[in-house]
Amino acid sequence: MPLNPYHDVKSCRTCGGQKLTKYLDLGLSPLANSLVKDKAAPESSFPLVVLYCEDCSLSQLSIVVDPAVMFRDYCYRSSISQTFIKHCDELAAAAKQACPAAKNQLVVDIASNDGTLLQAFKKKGHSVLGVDPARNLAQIAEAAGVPTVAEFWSSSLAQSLAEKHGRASIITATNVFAHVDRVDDFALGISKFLSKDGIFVVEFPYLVDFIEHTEFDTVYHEHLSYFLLKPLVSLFSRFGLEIFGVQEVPIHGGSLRVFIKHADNAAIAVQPNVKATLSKEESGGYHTIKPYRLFADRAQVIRKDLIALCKQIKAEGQTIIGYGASAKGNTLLNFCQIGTQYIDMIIDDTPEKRDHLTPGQRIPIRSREALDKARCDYILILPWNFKDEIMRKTANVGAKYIVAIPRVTVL
Ligand code: DWN
Ligand code: ZN
Repeated sequence: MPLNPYHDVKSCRTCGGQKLTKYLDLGLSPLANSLVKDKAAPESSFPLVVLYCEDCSLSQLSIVVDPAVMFRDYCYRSSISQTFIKHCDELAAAAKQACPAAKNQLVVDIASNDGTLLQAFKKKGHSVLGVDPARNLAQIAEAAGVPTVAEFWSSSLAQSLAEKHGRASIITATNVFAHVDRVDDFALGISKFLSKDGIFVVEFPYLVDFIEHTEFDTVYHEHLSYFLLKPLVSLFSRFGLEIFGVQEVPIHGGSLRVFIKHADNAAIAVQPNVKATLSKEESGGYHTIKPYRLFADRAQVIRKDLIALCKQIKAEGQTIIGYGASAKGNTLLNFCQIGTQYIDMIIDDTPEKRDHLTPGQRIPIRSREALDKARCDYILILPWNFKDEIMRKTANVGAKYIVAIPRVTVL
């Protein structure tokens, strides 16, 4: 890792404003997906602070860590969750319905990971192309029949892909836009690569859910922005693109799916839900700092309650095992300083994560078999967004469950 792999944010990423107010400070934290192989390995930590832009209401991290450090070799696999695979099938159907002109033409997925979403489009007869900076994931996707360019999305990449493959009818980007620093260049790339009658579908964790459900653990260095719809309207319009529909979807604790077209494509009408969503954000108070401050107070309550619960369980001589060595789990555990004094191990079904230690707390990550062999009174479900799926697959253990978000609860 370079000596100083980050820079401070001095102005707002979407509007350039300089009135940035801090509302959440989670202290110093290691990179959430930098799993540790060797116990003795040194580790760097970086500030984890969220700022609110007084001009456009964008929430954003106070620093930007070099993306090459985080994403060139990536341990998160989209295909591990059946819930996400189902979500991808539904997304592909919704995109096709919104863009009948696409027929079976080219679909490009930005940050295509191991190709999970593109498999859904492939099943529907489309030719597909993935773009993802993680070289290890690009190889896995290729082996599964999804051609993948192992690069970061940029306007120059878009230009060269357009020359090589022609323009895409559908471009998708799920869970990547929040990771992007140069959002203008990202949008310029879309305008260059999207066919005249094509659509761009972008999906990201929605700030309204983030605040309402106190999803503070989704703050980590990969997530640079926490979006409302509002800042996106002017961002995309600067590049001749127009938002024509939105849909709230439950994935990852509540995400916003936004449909975008070229502004001069009159064949697709703008739906009333765009205006309605913008009004809802305004009437919900999200253009003022107040809900953000209350959210930060609730995060402190969760920390206090979770520590107290873990202490009580241990005092009773009972055991806790975590499930899902997720990025959000690492934020939670590091913020609460919950480590092996409370949690014996974390189970994860991702082959890349097994037999590593979590960053910061250095809790061993083990495969599912280890859970079946161990004594386990409580399972702490770290990816609460997949609570139902994890409860289903661990029902045989007979343990009680703990989830920390939206509040500490025993199930
Ligand atoms: O944006 C991002 C989101 C979408 O994914 C990334 N920046 C990083 C990542 O965040 P995360 O790690 O918090 O995501 P998940 O999907 O909540 O993590 C789930 C974890 O749990 C994974 O490590 C896989 C694991 N898991 C499992 O082992 N068995 C999950 C399920 C559902 C299972 O059955
Ligand atoms: Zn702004």
